[in-house]
Amino acid sequence: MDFTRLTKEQRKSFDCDGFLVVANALSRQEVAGLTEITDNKARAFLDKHDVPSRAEYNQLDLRPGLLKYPATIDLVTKGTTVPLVAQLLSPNIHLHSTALIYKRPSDPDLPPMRRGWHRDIRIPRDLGHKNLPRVGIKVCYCLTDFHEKDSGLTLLARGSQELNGPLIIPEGKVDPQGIEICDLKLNAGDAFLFDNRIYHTASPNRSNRVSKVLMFGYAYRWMKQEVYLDNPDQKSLRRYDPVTRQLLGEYTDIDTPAWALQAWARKNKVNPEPVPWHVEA
Ligand SMILES: O=C(O)CCC(=O)C(=O)O
Repeated sequence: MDFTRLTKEQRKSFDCDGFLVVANALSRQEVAGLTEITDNKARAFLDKHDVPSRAEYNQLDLRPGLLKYPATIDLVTKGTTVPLVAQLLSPNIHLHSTALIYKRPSDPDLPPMRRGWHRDIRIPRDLGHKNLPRVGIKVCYCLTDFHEKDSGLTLLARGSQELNGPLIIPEGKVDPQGIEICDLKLNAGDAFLFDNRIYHTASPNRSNRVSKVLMFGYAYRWMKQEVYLDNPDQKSLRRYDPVTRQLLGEYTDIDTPAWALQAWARKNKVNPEPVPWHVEA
């Protein structure tokens, strides 16, 4: 995997905001190639008859079947983004989820739709909201421009990864108050990364074009991969390089060290300090 160093400013901004934009993560050719694949996967959705008055009918969140193509396998180790994830989490990660998010245009005059503000991976259901750890990062690749507000990009509540409780949404409203809601303005080919703890939600696409985003989520290897993630079987994995194999779940035993990404991190001098079990005092 090609190396990109996470700068101090990027780390600080990810720690503060809970998300980070990577401009030009994909080339135009990569966007075109991926869009051809994802349009095919979304064909039935794209061909449905228009229901602009029902924003919820216009959203596709398709998860399985996204790792069947050389271009999406290349994305698993994308050098502009995944090295940042490995430095923000650690080398001990794997691919945790994939999702294709398409939103067809909805009537721009519709009243605001009820949102689905949430934190990822459902950890608060077991641990509550207090002092949650960062255990996963989603990388979201824009396949269309997002130049106007309300054009279908995931909304992010800036800094909410640090919140020690649920979001407070005033009665009759759809968004929380007292916290900045970010509707990022991005180009096709840009990516944004977000922390599993940040509150985020889908929102309607009030533009006149379909919005398209491909999301690849990474998490520590002790987190079970999503069941629909169609990793290649062990035999098919052999054709890939060691880092791709690790990220696609080659080491099934969590006690096996993350050999491939640890070697990559050592080579690029970003291996984290070992954490001892005990020290002499
Ligand atoms: O559809 C969207 O924009 C939001 C996706 C989302 O909430 C998620 O991936 O957890």
